[in-house]
Parts: sequence; C-alpha cells; structure tokens
Amino acid sequence: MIWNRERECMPRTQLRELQLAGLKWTVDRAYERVPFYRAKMDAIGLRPQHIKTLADVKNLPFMTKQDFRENYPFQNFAVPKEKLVRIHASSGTTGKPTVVGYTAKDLEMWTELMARIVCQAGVTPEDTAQIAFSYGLFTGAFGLHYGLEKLGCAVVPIGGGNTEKQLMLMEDFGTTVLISTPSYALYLAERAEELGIDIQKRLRLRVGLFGSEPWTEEMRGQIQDRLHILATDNYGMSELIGPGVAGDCEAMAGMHIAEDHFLAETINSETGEVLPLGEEGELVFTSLDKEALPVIRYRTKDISVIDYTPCSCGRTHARMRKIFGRADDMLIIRGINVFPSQIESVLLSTAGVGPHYQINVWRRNYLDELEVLVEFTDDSMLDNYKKLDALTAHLKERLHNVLGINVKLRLVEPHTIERTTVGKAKRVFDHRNDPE
Ligand code: DLL
Repeated sequence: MIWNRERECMPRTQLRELQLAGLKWTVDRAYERVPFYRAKMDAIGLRPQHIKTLADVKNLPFMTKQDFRENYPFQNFAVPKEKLVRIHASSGTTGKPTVVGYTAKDLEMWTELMARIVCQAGVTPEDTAQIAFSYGLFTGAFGLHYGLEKLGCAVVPIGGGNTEKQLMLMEDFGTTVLISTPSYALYLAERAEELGIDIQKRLRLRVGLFGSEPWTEEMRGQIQDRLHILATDNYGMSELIGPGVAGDCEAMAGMHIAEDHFLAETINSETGEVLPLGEEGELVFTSLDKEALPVIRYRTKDISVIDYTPCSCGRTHARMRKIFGRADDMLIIRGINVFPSQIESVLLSTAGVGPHYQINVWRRNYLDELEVLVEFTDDSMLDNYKKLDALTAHLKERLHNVLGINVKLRLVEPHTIERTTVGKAKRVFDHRNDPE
C-alpha cells in the first residue's frame, strides 16, 4: 500500500520544482536566522539569491557532525527555544552530544514521514508492533512510535533490552512487527532458540523494520531465516531528522529516499566533489522543509549508491542501496582499505560459523594486524581439531580473497562474544592508538 500517493508517486519534474522551492526556503532562512550558516556563506561570498537551480546546491558549504558539536546546544536553531516541542540528542563516543530540535510542524512532518516508511515496509493498521529500541534521547524509538500510531497499528513500547520479556510479550500479544537494530533481532532469535521457543509456531512475527546500524544482505538473510519474517531496512540520522530518511518498499530493491523532504547527493569522500548519478560515494543531505533545525549539505560519512531508475512499486523517489559502511569505519590495514561489512559478508555466508563476530586491529612490531573472532555454531567442533583447523583455513582463505590481506582468524565457542542488547552493536576495536 502507498501511504501518500500524491507525494510518493509525484512525477519527477514536479518533485524537482518542490525541491527547488524547499532548497531556496531553507537557505534563505538559514542565512537570515543562523549565524553559523551566514558566516560560512559570507566567507565564500555566497548569498541565498545565488541559489537558482537545484544544481547550485553544490556551491553551498558542507557541514559535519563537528559543526553541531561546536554550536552546542541550540546555536544552529532557526527558531527561538519557545517554539521547540521536542529535543533529541545523539551521544557520540567523545565530547558533547549533537542536539536536534523540532517545532510542532517538524514533528507533524516526521510523523507523516514515519507512517510512510512503516507503510512501505508492509505494516498495516491490523498489525501489533513491538518497539525494541531504547526510548530516550535516541530518535529511533520515538520516530517509529509516532509513525506506527499514525498508521493505526497497536504499538507496544517495551523499549530496549529485557529479552525474555520481549519474547513473552511477543507471544502473548501476538506481535506481528518487530522494530529494532538488526543485531538485536538476531539476538532475539538466538534467545528464543535457547529457550526452546518454536518461533514459527508460537510467535506471529511477519515483518521487521531494522536500522540504525550497518548490516549486510547476508545478515538480512539470517534474520529472515531465523525469525521467519521479512526483514526490511530503514535509514536515517538524528542530525537530519532521525529515522525516516529512507526505507525499503515491497519491491525490496533499495530504500526510497524521502526526496520531497531531503535533497540527496553523493560525493567523493576525499575531494568533496559531487559524483555523477549512480556512482558510489558518501551521502550528503539537505533538509527542504524543516523549521527548527535547517540542515545544509550534511556529510553523513555513510557510503552508498543512489539509483534514479523507476521502481516497480510505482514510487518515483530515488532509492539508495544498503549502506556499505561509514567512511570513518573504514580500516586501513597496511595501506589496504578494509570495510567491516566485507568481513561480515564473508563470515555470514560461510557454513559452520555464527553471525556473532568481533574485529580487532593491533599494531605489533610496527605492523598492523587484523584479527577476526567468530563463533563456530556446532558444539561438537570443540573436540574435533581437524574440523576446526579446516574451517579456520577455509575462512582465512575466503577473507584473503576478498580483502587482499592476511587475517588472523580465531574461532571461538558459541556464546562467547558479547551481545549488544541495548543500543548499537560495537564489533570493531582498533587498538592501534591504545596507550602502551
Ligand atoms: O540511528 C536513526 C535511526 C533510528 C535510523 C532507527 C533507523 C532506525 P543516529 O543515532 O544519529 O540515528 O545514527 C545515524 O547510523 O549515519 C548511519 O551510519 C547509521 N545508520 C542508521 N540507519 C542505518 C541503516 C539513527 N539502515 C547513523 N543501515 C547513520 C546502516 C545505518 N547504517
């Protein structure tokens, strides 16, 4: 079902007109009301009236997460504080969080957008949706919550963690839709299996909306097989709005970007140059109708490709491919670029090892060393060194073929790698700059 046909199936010429009007409105307001934007534009002699076509967006300066931090908490806002009705924040690993605010109109827009995202993932008003994201400053739980309510389905706001209770309520309430990180979905499947819950017989789950952290197609396959659901992807970031920037539709061939609210570009991460349509690069977004916090050319660091070809579902908005990784997650090992997603793809497509893994990078004797820990799935392997050795060699070879470097591979017993039950999974540990 299409939530808002007029917006989602808008002819692209009309969409571009809407985008241009939104871009002009945003740049104008940002320049007039936010000293940060005015200073950046003044520095290069750019005035709002210089923005005449959509292509002119490339002349505007970029912004990064750092710009949010430096203007902590409210200096980037284009409305007085009294106009805000909600404040969220994303906690970085270091320093001040990035703070984002919404007016009543912004919240209405976000809710409408989230209803669209859940609808295109196949959720209907008859569904019961369990939200296993943490409620709080994180945008994930509230964003999906209001969208699901707007669509008209029953929302179970259980929040993050509490896995056994999650499973109990899922069974007792007949939950049909799961909202969580992909890693938590896998953990739920694992706990259900450990507790002897026959997922197919006792649970009624049919669709999952997963996002907020990177996950590969291989991980999608495992979640679908183990939870017996359709595992859909949805993407967003708090700086722009939260979840709602893009989501899968029934065609499952890339996530439709909400282009009526956000202008998307892909750039070369190193040079900042705008890439031709259809080339892989870093996603950059500009908000088109946000009141409280206009966002101009926000560099997400997320790597993807935008596909402008028509989708079989009838929606006209472009689609982005699953996120390949973040530019700042890329590891450089002895000069070779390695994305954690490449390692995940190999591990999850190899029989005999589980989806739980950890990546460590060390520097020993001035040389970088990449270590991958992964659990084997079959307990009987413990007594069978020959089998263990063969599996290790096989994985090392596959990783070498994909990455072009040697990897130290350690098979570990099932359930030894720590699971993330609340928040985003952390799988990569770079020890190269640890104090001695
Ligand atoms: O994670 C918003 C969100 C919540 C999206 C719930 C989807 C579902 P932040 O905490 O600000 O916001 O983190 C944003 O998370 O730049 C990506 O690197 C990553 N990310 C978000 N969704 C996906 C996804 C929320 N579907 C950052 N696939 C983004 C891969 C994702 N990475």
